[in-house]
Amino acid sequence: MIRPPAWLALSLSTALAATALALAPSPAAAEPAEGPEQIVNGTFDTGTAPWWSTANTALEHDDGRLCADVPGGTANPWDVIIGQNDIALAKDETYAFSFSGTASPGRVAKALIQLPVDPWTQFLAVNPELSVSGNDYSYTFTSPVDLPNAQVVFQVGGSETPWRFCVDDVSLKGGAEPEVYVPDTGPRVRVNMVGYLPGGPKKATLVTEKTEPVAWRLERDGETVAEGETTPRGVDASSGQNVHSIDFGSVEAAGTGYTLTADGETSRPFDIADDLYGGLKTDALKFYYTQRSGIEIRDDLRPGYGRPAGHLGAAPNQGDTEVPCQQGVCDYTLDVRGGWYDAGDHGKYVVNGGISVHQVMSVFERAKADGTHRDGDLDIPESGNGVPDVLDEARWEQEFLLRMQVPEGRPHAGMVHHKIHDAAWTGLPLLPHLDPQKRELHPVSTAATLNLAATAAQAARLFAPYDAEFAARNLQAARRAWAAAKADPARYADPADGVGGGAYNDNDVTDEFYWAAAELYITTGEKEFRDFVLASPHHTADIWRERGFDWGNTAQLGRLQLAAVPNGLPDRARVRASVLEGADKYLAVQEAHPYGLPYNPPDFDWGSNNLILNNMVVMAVAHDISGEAKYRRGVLEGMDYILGRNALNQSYVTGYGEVAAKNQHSRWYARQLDPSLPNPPKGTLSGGPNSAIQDPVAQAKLRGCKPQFCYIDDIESWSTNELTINWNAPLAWIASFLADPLPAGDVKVTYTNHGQWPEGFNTQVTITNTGKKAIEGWTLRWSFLGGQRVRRHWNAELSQDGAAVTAKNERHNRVIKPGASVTFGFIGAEAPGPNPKPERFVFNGTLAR
Ligand code: 9MR
Repeated sequence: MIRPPAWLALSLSTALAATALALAPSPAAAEPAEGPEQIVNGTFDTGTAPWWSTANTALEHDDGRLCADVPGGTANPWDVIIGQNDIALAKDETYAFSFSGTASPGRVAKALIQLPVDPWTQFLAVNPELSVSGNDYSYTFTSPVDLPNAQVVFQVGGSETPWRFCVDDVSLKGGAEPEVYVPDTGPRVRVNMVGYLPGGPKKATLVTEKTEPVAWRLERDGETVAEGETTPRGVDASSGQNVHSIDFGSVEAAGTGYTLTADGETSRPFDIADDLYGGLKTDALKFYYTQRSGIEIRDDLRPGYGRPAGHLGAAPNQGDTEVPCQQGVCDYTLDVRGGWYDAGDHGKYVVNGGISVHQVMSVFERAKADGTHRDGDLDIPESGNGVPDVLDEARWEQEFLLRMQVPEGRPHAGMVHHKIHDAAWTGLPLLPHLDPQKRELHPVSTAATLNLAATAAQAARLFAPYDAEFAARNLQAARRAWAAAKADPARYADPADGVGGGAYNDNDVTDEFYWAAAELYITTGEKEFRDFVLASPHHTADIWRERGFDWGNTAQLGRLQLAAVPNGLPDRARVRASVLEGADKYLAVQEAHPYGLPYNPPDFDWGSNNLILNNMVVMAVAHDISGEAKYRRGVLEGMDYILGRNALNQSYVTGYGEVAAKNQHSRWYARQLDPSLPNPPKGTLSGGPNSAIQDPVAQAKLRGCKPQFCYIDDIESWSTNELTINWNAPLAWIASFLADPLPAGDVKVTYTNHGQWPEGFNTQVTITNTGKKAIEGWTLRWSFLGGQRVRRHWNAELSQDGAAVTAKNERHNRVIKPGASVTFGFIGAEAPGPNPKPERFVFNGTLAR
């Protein structure tokens, strides 16, 4: 801001002397302040965090200042507060406190430095007279106490009429240097502590002051297996470290207990092994059962994690079987039981539930032909019901999303409530069934409505072979949601509606429209949705932002689905090519990054690990489309970062890697606070480094952190170390991708739909041996889009499981000589929706010796 001339500052300080409270030490004229700065982000250069406010106002970041519209009609100054917590004060130290502020119209406010709890003892209390044009204010005081967590607050309540308050350059100088927290980062050689695949890339990072190449050595059982020289990479902006990279990709021998030594430091041990991701695939998906609301978690299925059902209408719970709206929002109640708790809180949010259940369903959808997700593989209550467990798990959430839709005959019928959660934030620890807070439905939003449209359209085709009634119910809900969103396309969630639960606000839902239209088009093939997709700006724009996609950026979901799931879009080839372009972009970022990160913004976002994994999803889809090895290698290298090749030298997944996150923010896996409770289950991803460090623990320990260091494995660090349903989803997606066998090469498959009539279709499949050896016995697997069934078949044994079909040779066509082909065929029964040619074929052949 522009500073007023010196004479003004002087007369101002005289005026202020009169208004300062008697107990406050005397204000001083602007004098050079000494000592370290105790306020975090008092200049509001990039935002308002970690400042907070009472619920009746919202913090705005306005022209590099913090501003707030103060409501009228409050009685006391403390009825409206803006403040910052966890300011350390040292006894007998003298501090300089200063800020600049405006009020329009002019008002007298209160600025306090005080105890953060009853009796709110004030160490400094002043009454600045704020004007429209604005002034600078400065004071000094001597702290009478040692206190690690004093508060700086502006009390701006007590006005009959509303006004606007703005503040800038808040500074408290003096006292001790803020505590410097130094994380234990172990050896300076950073590796994927879980391991490397024999045929995959193998890279490591060395932290060193050296600028010339140094020697490295790969060892196992005391023997040197490989040697080489590091590549100096200079100072890495994401960590502030001078680093070298190490490439030992030439080593392919499987084994345990490898170590890498360079510059006198030896890495933590790791494996080179084939099946590194099978366990993670299962654990990352098992995570969802223990996040379930509205059902008892069985201890026999999750030893150590059993707990009573949460929010099923039993006291002290006040939900979720008959939930009213927030005051004035609606006059009905809804039964919105079930679903997954969003994260470490007990809230259930449709926008975030939407991307989560979509990605969990996509784990299944991408590998439908592979048969790698089965009934019984996740140990859930539904195991054994004939439906793959991953779909049963997804259904638990999808049923909840359906319940959030406004019933016919009510205002906004067809729209979907944005969220349901506690009326006020609860503390930690608190098991779900012990939550006594009132639960409330929040207003409907277009974003939530489109999340339901998208996921219900996807569920309609995935559940068709298992439960036609559920599939039809989803399709109908998706159509209703789509129509309602079209009719009310800009009903946004209120950014200030963040008490007791997250706001999940988003003022641009054109991307949600695109994603929903894409899912509806894939499922129905209908012109309305095709035309919408083709006309959407998101269909052709470069949507591959470096910061990745998430619940608020969903155009990428639409594009990936249109590329990966068979459909009849006229520009499908371009859509598929665009995914490769996106993946190439992430590969380039990764290559330039000495820690192999496909994400390198100057500041890391909330949930950065999720964004990194989603960039890897783009690479993985590119691999599925093109078969090009570079994309799969990029995904593997990205996992290295998640599992230990990072500045903190730790894995971000519970139970994976020698040093791994384990205290993720959660109200019920709160072992750090109550030893009788468990840590989060194995396979739980932590949100990871977040430059904005919004929570008090991170602020106390990490201020000034370089991006990769903006993380702490503390349960109270909700802005860097939470667990969420949307973050575990890409982890499960990527782990499944890496665990699945690669579709076999050396054959060409031609799949032709020869005839299609109202009830059926006629298909012929030809397998050509493009390899050099004879095939002696084979199976070929593919899957239908929806509920299609094989009826009669010839020249191969055909069996069907859900949408997946397996063709097995007959005796007479067991052998396929090099260059030769076999052809078989079948008559299928039609199902609602399109019947596109499958694109993923899994061939298994026995090769002649
Ligand atoms: O993941 C969300 C992040 O993108 C937002 O910036 C942040 C603030 O609105 O909220 C995060 O989501 C939290 C949600 O609001 C409440 N449940 C826990 C979520 C993860 O921290």
